[in-house]
Amino acid sequence: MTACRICGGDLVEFYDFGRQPLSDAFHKPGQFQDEFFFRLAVGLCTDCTMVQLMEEVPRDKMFHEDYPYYSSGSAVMRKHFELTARRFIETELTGPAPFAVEIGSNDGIMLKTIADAGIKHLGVEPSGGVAELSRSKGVRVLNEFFQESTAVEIAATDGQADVIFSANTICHIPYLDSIFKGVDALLKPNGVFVFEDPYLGEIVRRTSFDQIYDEHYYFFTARSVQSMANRYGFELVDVERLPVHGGETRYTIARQGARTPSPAVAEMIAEENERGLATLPTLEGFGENVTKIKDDLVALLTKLKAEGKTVAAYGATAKSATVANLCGLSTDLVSYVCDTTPQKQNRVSPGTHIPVRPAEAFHEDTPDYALLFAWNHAEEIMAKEKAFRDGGGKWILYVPEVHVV
Ligand code: JHZ
Ligand code: SAH
Ligand code: ZN
Repeated sequence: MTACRICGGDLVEFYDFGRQPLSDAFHKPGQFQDEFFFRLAVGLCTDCTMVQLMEEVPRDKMFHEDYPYYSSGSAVMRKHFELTARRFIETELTGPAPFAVEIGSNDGIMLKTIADAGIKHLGVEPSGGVAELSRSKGVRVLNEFFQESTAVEIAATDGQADVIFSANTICHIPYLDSIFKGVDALLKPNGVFVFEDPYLGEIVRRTSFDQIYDEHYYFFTARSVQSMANRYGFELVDVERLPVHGGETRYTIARQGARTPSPAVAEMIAEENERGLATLPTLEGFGENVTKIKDDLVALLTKLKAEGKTVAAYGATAKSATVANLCGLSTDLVSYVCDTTPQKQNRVSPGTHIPVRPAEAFHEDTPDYALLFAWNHAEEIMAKEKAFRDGGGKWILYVPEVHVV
């Protein structure tokens, strides 16, 4: 029996996605002899209810100099983080010497607004390429992994922070004990630790199983986050649902007793308990839905191929590694995947080796059907690619079920 990474309780596996590659490892064509694979499976802790991966991938294999995810690739996300920064400036960074720290600041998408406002800040970002780009935007960044020792160093040099923010990063870090101890060292007595990540409640509701891949180690609920925070002398004082990335929750954590919890916290936990969210029957039901989507998607793509239709994919997302490898999609069924990220282009998709081509390929070599791997950006992409549908093209989506629009 595997032990829970948070509380040591029993971890019960509920879905096995099989052998999977690193979701953000785009190899050069023909250069994937030493491609890394691991067993992607998820389990539930029957004690603290934290849902987590059964196997951990070493962090340096995922986050390094050539990490190819650039947060600023979506206009909707740029707006989202600009508004996030403005809200912090108005509500938390109002004292005489405000200081904001971001864990996983990537290309500076959030901190740029704080830097432009002349507020003291520091991004902690281990991936060299994205960190360097954020520096060119005037963002101050430490090119390291955040952990207890990093936090102690920052507190000694820069003092404690009013806000420690983190988006789409805390769920990537298996060693949360070290993170919470670090936050304890770095946060001012009345400061807040705010993080946002994909919400298990939404993943289950929409069967958005492709949120499960190497980088996403934890799948949070208000209940599991509250229980985790309590272990380290903190308290969950607010929760807010966010529409981005297919449905996330923003958790606000403060030192125990420092702030009055919002009623939203108890409401969300009550709702989770009522629907039996983090229970084996619910999660096994989710697993059955995943298998159905897999079968339906393979059947649809096989049928389209038999009819002589062309299919390409849109967005070489990390998420799509799970879908493509689970369904065994190769160039046989999907001829290419287009993506705006130069670091992914002219390379091949992880595990399935589908060529990644620039966005222009979609206009020059337009398929009959486009499999929308970046379904979380559907509105933004479908607006941008309006001509595709006007010209008779069809989108294939697989969340919450396989359908064509
Ligand atoms: P997107 C990554 O996941 C990895 P991914 C990570 N683990 C995570 O949690 C989230 O980000 C935050 C391209 N694109 O945002 C750009 C277009 O080509 O769904 C990206 O490669 N045209 C940290 O990779 C990809 O699609 C467009 O118009 O699943 C989108 O990736 C747009 C909007 C995007 O995250
Ligand atoms: N906050 C951005 C970036 C998310 S990508 C957004 O929401 O779009 C996740 C980032 O976390 C990557 O840039 C990765 O390099 C970084 N990361 C991974 N482990 C980390 C750690 N232990 N400390 C700080 N950053 C980390
Ligand atoms: Zn546990």
